[in-house]
Amino acid sequence: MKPDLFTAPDYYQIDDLLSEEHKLVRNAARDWVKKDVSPIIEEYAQQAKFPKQIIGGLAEIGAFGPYIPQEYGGAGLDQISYGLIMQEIERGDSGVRSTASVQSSLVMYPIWKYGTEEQRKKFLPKLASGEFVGCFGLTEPNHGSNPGGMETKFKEEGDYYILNGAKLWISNAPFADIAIVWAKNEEGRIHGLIVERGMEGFSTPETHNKWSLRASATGELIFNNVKIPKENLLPNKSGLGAPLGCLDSARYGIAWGAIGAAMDCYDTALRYAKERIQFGKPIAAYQLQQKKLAEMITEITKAQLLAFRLGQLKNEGKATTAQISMAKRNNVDMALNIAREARQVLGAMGITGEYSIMRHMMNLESVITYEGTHDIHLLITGLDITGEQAFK
Ligand code: TGC
Ligand code: FAD
Repeated sequence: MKPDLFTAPDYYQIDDLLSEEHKLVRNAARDWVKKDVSPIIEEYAQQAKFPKQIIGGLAEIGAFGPYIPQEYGGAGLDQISYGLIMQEIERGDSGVRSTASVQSSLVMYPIWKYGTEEQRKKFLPKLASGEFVGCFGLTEPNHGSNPGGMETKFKEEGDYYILNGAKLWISNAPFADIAIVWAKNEEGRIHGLIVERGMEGFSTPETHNKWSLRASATGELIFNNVKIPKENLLPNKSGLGAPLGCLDSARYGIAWGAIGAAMDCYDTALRYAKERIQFGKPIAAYQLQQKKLAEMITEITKAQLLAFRLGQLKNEGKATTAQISMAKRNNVDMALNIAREARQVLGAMGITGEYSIMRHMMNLESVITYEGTHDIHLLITGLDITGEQAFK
């Protein structure tokens, strides 16, 4: 892979809107990605392996629980810092950002928000430091966009719950130490349970042959009469709103993360277009290439402003689910379109692992599907503006 020469585009001087702390946090993440992710990520993606050695670095830059209070080991940062960290990590690779998103928003967040004080103290510091890695099991073989239909269930038996069922497409599953698993009780009410590796009847087979997010490990969670101690139930919220609340936080991070992937594709294409000579001139001098590049920077700038304003709303506790859906949907779609256009600017070189663009493009095919598909987010906006739900 070529050396990482990334220069971040900031066409509307959005840096001026950031605090000194935001810039410090962002620059630390940016430097770490250049040093520890860019040099190795292509090889790991080609081999479809997760680079476990980066877990310590992710913890050091505050990517595990950026907004979780420091008393639980989190970084205690605001939502814009969280977004900036996700942006920088996804600039390196969406799969690496996935690991951070899942750990922060889908594992630490529910323990922090829905767990007991004992659960917080037991799990959050270890998750923040990377000693533990977690995963989040909502999707099932028969229930993806419609998680409310889930079949995984648990029942009481003495001091334990007995858990049965299966989850599919679970990021980090093959090596996770704990899983936050959403399952229905005997009354059909959804609850979150902390399932720990080593519990009898719990297995996590890896899903192979992915063309996307190859540097992220994806797997199944299989529960065959798993005995879960009662103290592992998250008691403070139940119903589908509990997992959906976690998704709000992760989707917000993805809205920022996708900008990182888009910035990397744009920056690579711009540099290549200035250097590549055809018909006696750099291809950047031709109108068709300028159209591609000009549209890319326009779309990135719009996405940056959307994410920044959403971050302000989130800091004030005012961001709605529908606002988050709009930003996730728009920014991921924007990044995927930019990856496709940027790939063409590089001609044949664009399909190789010498450059990051094709990897970003393939990764973004997952990002546009997970955490709510492109269609589902449109339907969330549709419901919000019309008052009519068109899911069912
Ligand atoms: P609906 O009837 O709308 O809602 C059920 C209950 O939940 C409440 N609610 C929310 N609460 C908190 N936050 C939210 N965002 C909420 N959205 C809804 C709602 O008020 C209701 O409460 P109550 O008290 O009335 O019961 O539910 P629905 O069954 O009609 O479904 C709505 C829909 C389709 C939008 C929802 O199911 C959905 O978002 N589906 C998409 C599924 C999804 O996003 N799955 C993601 C799995 S995790 C993942 O992909 C991780 S990838 C990670 C990575 O690697 O980065
Ligand atoms: P389906 O729901 O079957 O959808 C298929 C198609 O139908 C889509 O185009 C969809 O938009 C469309 N569709 C569905 N319903 C409607 C409707 N009502 N109206 C119109 N169109 C509709 N899940 C987890 O729980 N944890 C994880 O860590 C996790 N990580 C993932 C990692 C990867 C790499 C991938 C690819 C997925 C991951 N997922 C995870 C699962 C992800 O959230 C689901 O794939 C996603 O929610 C969509 O579900 P599905 O794939 O079953 O598609």
